[in-house]
Amino acid sequence: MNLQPSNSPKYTGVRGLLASVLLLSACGDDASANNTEGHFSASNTDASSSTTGSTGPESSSTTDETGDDTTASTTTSDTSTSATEGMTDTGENLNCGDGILDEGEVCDDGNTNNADFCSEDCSAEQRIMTIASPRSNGALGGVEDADQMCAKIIGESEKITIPDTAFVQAWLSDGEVSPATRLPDFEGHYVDANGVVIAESHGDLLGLNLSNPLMVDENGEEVSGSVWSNVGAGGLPFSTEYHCEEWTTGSGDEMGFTGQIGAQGDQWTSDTAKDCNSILRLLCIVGEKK
Ligand SMILES: [Ca+2]
Ligand SMILES: [Ca+2]
Repeated sequence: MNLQPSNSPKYTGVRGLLASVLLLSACGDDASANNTEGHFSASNTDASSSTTGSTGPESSSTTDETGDDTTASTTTSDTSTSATEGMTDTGENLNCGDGILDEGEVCDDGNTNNADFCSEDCSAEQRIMTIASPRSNGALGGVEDADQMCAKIIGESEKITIPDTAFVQAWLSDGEVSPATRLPDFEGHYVDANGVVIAESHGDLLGLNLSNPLMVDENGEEVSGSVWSNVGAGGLPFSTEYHCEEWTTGSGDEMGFTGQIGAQGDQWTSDTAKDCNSILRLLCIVGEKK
């Protein structure tokens, strides 16, 4: 019984083993079963033993010169190839998380965590969008003071570290100023404090198309209720009227537009107007300045 005569000369050594390992890991349980019963393991084992067997005894007089040279050069080229590219056949980036920006990486923040400003596979920069857990009535002191409120709340979180180079903005509109006018354009993802992707892109966020509902606060804890917002499609003001007098009043005689935490569709940011004496949360974004 000869299972692998045609490919055995080339299918040897590091490349052969690597390919087998990748093949096995890619194929999962079924492959292991086959392996045990002989298909993969037969060719692999036979291949490696035929290498040592045939090149050893048969060419013993020339092995020291040609055999070793061949083996050495094959091994070297395989190693240098994988080190240069840093990618496995399955596309996993082996160099992600080493803190060095390698070819093919958009960013590398020295880890493979997703709850920060560089994605776990180093393929995209990110901003963190979070619900701020302390709550306030509509007297936020204006949009920019709401930014400060966001920064203070997130600054006290152990979950999110705000870099020196970061900005913090409230997802909030006073009828004139809004994310559309002041949130810088960005190529990357928006993730929550747990690293769950909330919006795949800046365009998706402004288009209010969330890939997952935003439900956690700056500590990564799930919360519910409503948030001050008045932001609508395009990141534009949802209304020119309901913003608690540019977020300066907590009076029950005024109203501000709110979003509903965890809601599907547009309601996460534009759900209903509430009295300004309501005690609600904020939505906040942390991003790195460019
Ligand atoms: Ca790297
Ligand atoms: Ca990261």
